Amino acid sequence: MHKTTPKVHQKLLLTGAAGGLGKALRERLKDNCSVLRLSDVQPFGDALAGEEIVLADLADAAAVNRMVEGVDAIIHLGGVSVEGPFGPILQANILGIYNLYEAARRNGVKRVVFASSNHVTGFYRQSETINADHPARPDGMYGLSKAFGEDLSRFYFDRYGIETACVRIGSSFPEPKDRRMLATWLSFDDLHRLITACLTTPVLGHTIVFGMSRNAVTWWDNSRAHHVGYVPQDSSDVFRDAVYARTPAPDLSDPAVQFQGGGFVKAGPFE
Ligand code: NAI
Ligand code: 15L
Repeated sequence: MHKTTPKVHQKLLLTGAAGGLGKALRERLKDNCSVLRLSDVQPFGDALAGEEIVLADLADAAAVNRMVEGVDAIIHLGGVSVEGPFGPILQANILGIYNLYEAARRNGVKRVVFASSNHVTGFYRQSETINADHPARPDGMYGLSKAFGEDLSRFYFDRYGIETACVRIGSSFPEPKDRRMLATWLSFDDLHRLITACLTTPVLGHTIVFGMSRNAVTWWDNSRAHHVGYVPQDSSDVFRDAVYARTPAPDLSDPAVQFQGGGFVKAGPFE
């Protein structure tokens, strides 16, 4: 039976719209609202039917305020998405998320879905299963910036009642690229299902949820987030044989194989 997407918001804002996940969600999110406002720092063409485009650098408070004006909820994907030098991470991810929540507070936006990352907990071992109550163990400046975003959003919930789902996305790509991603993979359709659940669950509060498909091998336990109502329907398991065939056996002494964050745990230093 086809289940339709509940349309509980009139106008949604999607930041990071020019990026990999932004492109994957653009069409899918039109089912969730009447008007989809798309934003990025870089131009990405013209608005289509049912869309608005507002370009903004997340580090620019005034531009971020204009971007947020008039929307009912936000899906925040924009920012630096990999490990790298601290300067751009500071501007886009740390100053950027502060600007976003200040704009949300001023404009009365009450729900945000924040693209956090598995790199908030990248220094847990691949032999461990963790849940949302485990302390953060970021694996670099990028993971630290996402941990800051999680803490900042908790403050804006406690102080101002803005509900947030911090979605610790694993690896969201068309297919898992390597053996690690067999555990961390999140299909685009499951990402959309998860965002839809975060937008529509009656009481979200401040919630941390791991963004993963229904993979047999997993390091993450989403039992603290049953109230979100996310039911993944895809699985990396169908790619397992092909991934094993094209990748070498893991070197168990390699930190990228020992820790959940994979290669991020040994990236840098950059400055
Ligand atoms: P991406 O790098 O393809 O897209 C990020 C977008 O943010 C880009 O279009 C970029 O122009 C924009 N951006 C960067 N700096 C900005 C600034 N200062 N102001 C405004 N926009 C800015 O990344 P992707 O893969 O689409 O990921 C989207 C989000 O999900 C990111 O926040 C990333 O950290 C998070 N995420 C993604 C995962 C994945 O597997 N794709 C895994 C974990 C987290
Ligand atoms: C992330 O946070 C990145 O945004 C993405 O590009 C992948 O590298 C992913 O984590 C991952 O851990 O596979």
